[in-house]
Amino acid sequence: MRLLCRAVFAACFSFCLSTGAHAETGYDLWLRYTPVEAQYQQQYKVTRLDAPAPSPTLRAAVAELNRGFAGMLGNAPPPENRAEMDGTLFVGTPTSSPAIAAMKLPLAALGAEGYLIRNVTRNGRKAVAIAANTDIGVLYGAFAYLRMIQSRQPITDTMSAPKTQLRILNHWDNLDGTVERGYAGASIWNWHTLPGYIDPRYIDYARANASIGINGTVLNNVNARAASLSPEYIEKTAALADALRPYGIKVYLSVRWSAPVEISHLKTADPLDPAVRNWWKNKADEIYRAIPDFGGFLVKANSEGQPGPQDYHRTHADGANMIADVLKPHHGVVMWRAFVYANDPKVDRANTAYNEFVPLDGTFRDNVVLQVKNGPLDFQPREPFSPLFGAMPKTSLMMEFQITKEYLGQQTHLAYLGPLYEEALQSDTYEHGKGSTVAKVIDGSLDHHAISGIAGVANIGNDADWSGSIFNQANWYVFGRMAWDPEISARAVAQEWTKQTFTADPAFVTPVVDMMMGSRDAVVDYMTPLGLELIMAHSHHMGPGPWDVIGPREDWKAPYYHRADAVGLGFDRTTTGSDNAGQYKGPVKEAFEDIAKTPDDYLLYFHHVPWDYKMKSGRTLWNELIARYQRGVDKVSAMQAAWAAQNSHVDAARFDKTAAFLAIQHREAIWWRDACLAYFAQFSKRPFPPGYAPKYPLATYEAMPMFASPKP
Ligand code: GCW
Repeated sequence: MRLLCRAVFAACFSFCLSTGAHAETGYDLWLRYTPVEAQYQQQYKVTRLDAPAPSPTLRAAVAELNRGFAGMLGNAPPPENRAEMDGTLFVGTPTSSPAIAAMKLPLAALGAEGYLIRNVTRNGRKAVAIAANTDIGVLYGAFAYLRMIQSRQPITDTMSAPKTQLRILNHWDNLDGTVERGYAGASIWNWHTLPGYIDPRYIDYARANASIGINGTVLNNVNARAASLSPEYIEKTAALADALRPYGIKVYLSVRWSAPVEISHLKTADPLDPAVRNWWKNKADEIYRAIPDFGGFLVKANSEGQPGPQDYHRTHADGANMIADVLKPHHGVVMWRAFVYANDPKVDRANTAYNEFVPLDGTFRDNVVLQVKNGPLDFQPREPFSPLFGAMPKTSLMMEFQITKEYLGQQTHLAYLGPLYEEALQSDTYEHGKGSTVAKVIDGSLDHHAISGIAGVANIGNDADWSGSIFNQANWYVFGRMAWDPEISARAVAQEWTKQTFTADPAFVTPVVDMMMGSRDAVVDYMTPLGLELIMAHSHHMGPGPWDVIGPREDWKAPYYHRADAVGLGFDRTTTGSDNAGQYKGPVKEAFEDIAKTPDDYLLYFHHVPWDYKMKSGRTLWNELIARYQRGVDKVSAMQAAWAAQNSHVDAARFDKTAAFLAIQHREAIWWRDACLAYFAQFSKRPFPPGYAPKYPLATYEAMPMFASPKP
C-alpha cells in the first residue's frame, strides 16, 4: 500500500524536466511494476487468476501478483471461473489448489521452499502454473514470475530451490534507533511504537526480502544490549515476528553474553554454571512462548570488548553449546561469530580466528553454526577468503558478508558488491582438492554440514530509498539472490536488478551493468590497491588514514597493517613473517607463500615488498602503486561519463542523486589517491612521475577534518 501511495505521490508532485519519466524516490526498490510496453502486453496477458488463498502467505502471493498486474498490465485479472480461455494463471500447492493437485507436477525436488513455474495446457487451453509444496514456495514463485515480466523475459519453465537454509539479514540496529555502520538514516524498527503499531514499512520490508528469498532477520546489533531479552522487548519482537511471518521471515536476536548478570543480577555468566544455564533455558522458553517459530540467537562473544565465555576461562564451544542446548527443544539455532582477534603484538590479527576455532572443530552441537566473515580481517574492499573456510569439516559454517559499505565509501560511493561476494564464494579452499569452493563449504555440500547459510550486515534504514543511494539497493538485492544460489553470477544479478530498478532497455542495461561490474575494483584501486588493508581513517572509516596511530591497541592502527618503511611496503605473512599463508591449503598456500606467484591483488597482504621490486607490469612497486591509485580515479571518471549518457532513461530524481554521488566519489577518489601517495612517498623516497605529485603536502591531508575532502 505504502509503495503505491509513494509512487502516486511522486508521480503527482514531481516535474520531470530532463526525461519525461516520473521522479522516483527509490522507495519502491526493484518492485516498481511500471507498465510494460505495448509490444509485450499480449505475451504477458493473464485472463484469469486461479489462486485459492486460505493462508496469509498465499494471500500475500495473490496480493503481490495483483499489484504487479495492475502496475504492469493495467488491470488485475478476474478471479471468477469464467468460460475457459487461454491465459489462466494457476497458483498454489497441491493442498491449496485442486487445479494444481490435478496437474501432478514434479514437486518432490523442490523441498520446503522451492517453486516451479510451468507452461501447461489445461482442457486444451494454454495456461501457466506457479506451484510449490508449501505456501512460502508459492510466494517465492510469484515473485520469480513477476521478475520475469519486469525483466521482459519470456515466461519460461523454471524450477528453483534455495541452496542454503539460512538466508539472513543482520541488522546492526541499536534499541535507541541508531544503526552501527548504517548510512541510510535511522533504524526502520521503531521500538517505541511497538508492539502497538505495525508500520506499513515493515510489510514492504518483508515483501522486498521475500522477493529475493531472504528468510530470516536478526533485528538488533551484534554489539547487543541485554535489554533486548527483557519481557518488554520480547513482546515487541513478537509483534514484528507476527508481521513478517506471512513472508517466510523468521526473527532472531543478537544476545549479550552477560545478560543473566545484567538483567537478573546473577553473580556470573559462566556457561558451565547451572544457574546460568537455567537462566538461558527459562529465557528461551519465554521467547518461544511468545514466538513459537523464533529462529535463534546470534552471538558476538569475546570480540572487541564484548563479554563472553572466555571471561570465565571457558571456550567458545562451551558458550555456544550451552546456548544450543536450551534452544534445541525449540528447533532454534545459535549463530556464533568467529570474528575475534586479540591485541597481541606477537600474533597477526589475520591468524587469530583460525587459531582459536580450528582446534574446536567437531566439538560444537549440531544446532550451532559458526558465522565467518568473508575475509580474515574486516570487510575490506578486497581480502583473501578466510582460511576457516575449508578448515573445519565437522562444524557448520555460514558466510557473513557486509552489505552496508563501511569500508567501501558508505553512502555515496557506487560500489556494486556482487563481484566481491562472487570472488569470495568462488575461492577454492582445496579442502578436498580442486573445486572445494567456499560456496560449497557454506551451502553444506562439501562436508555435509547440518546447517548451511549466509548472513549479510544490512544496509537498510528509514531513508526514503532504504539504502542511502539507489545503487546501494543493488547490494541488498544481490545478497539475497546469492544467498539463495551461491553459484549465480554477479553480472546476471546486476542485469536483473537494473532491468527491474530502471528499465529493460538494452541501451541502458548494457553500459550500466558494465559500470556496476567494474565499480568495486575502482574502489580497491583508489583506496587499497595491491592488497593494502585497513588504512581508512580512524573509527568512522570514511576517507584515508594510513597515518592513523590513535588508540590503545596496535591492531587498531594503520601502520600495523601497511608496514611502510624505508625498505618497502606490505605485511610479511609468509613463513618469514606471521605465516598466515600457512593457514591455507594446496596451490593457494603455495601461491601466497611465493612472492613471484602471489597475485598482484594480494601482494602487499602477504609480502613486505621492496619499493624497487619489479612487478608483473614491468614497473617498480612504487610506480605501480601510483598507477593503481590513478587507475582508480580514472575508473570513477569513466563511471561518471557512463552515467551521464543515461540521462534520457532515468527519472530526474534518481538520475540527479546518482550523478551527484558520483561527483562526490570522484572528488574523494582523488583525496584517497593523493593522501595515500603523499603518505607513502615519505617512506619510498622515490620521485613522482611528472604530473602525479599530490596537490597538497601530507600535513594538509592529515589535518583534514572528518568527511572533508580537499578541493581537487
Ligand atoms: O567492522 C567492525 C566494525 C564494528 C563491528 C565489528 C563486528 C558491530 O567496525 O562496528 O561491530 O566489525 O563485526 O563485530
